[in-house]
Amino acid sequence: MSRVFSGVQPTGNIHIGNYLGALRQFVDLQDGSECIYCIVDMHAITVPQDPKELKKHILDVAALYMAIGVDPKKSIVFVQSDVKQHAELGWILNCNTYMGELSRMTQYKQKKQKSENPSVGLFDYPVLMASDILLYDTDVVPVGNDQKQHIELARDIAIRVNGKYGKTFVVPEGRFMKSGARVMSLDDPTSKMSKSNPNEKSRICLLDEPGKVKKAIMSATTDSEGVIRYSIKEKPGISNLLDIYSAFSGKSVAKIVKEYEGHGYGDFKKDLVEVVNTSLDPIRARFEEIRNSKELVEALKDGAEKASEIAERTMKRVKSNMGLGL
Ligand code: ATP
Ligand code: LTN
Repeated sequence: MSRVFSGVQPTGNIHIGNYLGALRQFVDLQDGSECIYCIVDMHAITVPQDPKELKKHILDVAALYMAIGVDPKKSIVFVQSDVKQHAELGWILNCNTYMGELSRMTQYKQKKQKSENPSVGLFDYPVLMASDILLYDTDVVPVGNDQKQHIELARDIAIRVNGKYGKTFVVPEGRFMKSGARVMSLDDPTSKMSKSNPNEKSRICLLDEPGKVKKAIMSATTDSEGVIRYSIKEKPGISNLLDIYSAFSGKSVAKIVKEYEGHGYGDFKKDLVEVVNTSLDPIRARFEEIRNSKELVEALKDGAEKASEIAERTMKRVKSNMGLGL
């Protein structure tokens, strides 16, 4: 059975980009693979966080995982900082990663610009991510397209260590969705939808009220042509909305374009509001139930225990192959 690992940062409200690009796959993969899903709080602190908010967001993400259908009876769900081997392996991988490799990471280059005084952790972020993945002998990593370069680095590190010290790590593969792999911002469809965009209307969060979803979609940037057709280059706004429509409804973009022949953007957007809200309604309802239950914390504790066992087995192998410890 193949092993699946993925993580989401508890840094804000989960949006439909996170859901369509990554989280939705988590649920599909549960039957037929051994899945491990993590809330990566140590990645979150690569940029400043308010401790109270961070704690709240950790439980929010955990509850959302379960609200969308991740089942802690089938999958291991845990908080990264509860398993100390992530940081331990991170150090060892640091010593097998080059400054040049990390300097080329586009996410770092972008995030560095937003930060007045970037931390070493922000620079080192991809190595901790490689550690998350390699610690569990992961075969498959379901993530959004924006993580391709980080997955490639994790593979390079695994191959390098295996070459130097003998077979130590499984070389992982990324798994990217065909539709929804890159959901764009509603206000600027040339940049990706992001948790950290200060404009609230740039995104639709899974827990937004139906009215807010409506406002965000109705005010989404489009163009003045007035024809619903797909062209990312010429019509990035409408194309993004078509992708979102397709991902939530399961209909192909071609079919949707055909259905809206002769219709204006207003009609199309109104229907899209319906499509999105119908999909989000059950998630919102389940979230409320789970977020306030005591089973949530129990499931995370149990998950951390199971994850630690697997992680410790890997650490023994790594240390032994590298000549570390007694
Ligand atoms: P930020 O934008 O603040 O860096 P984020 O929205 O990228 O945060 P993460 O926790 O870093 O959130 O990402 C969680 C998962 O969602 C990752 O697998 C990532 O690839 C995916 N993802 C993030 N944004 C998008 C997007 N706009 N479209 C598709 N997938 C996305
Ligand atoms: N960098 C990822 C979050 C992340 C992750 C991981 C994803 C941290 N560790 C391990 C998959 C596997 C992001 O989504 N921005």
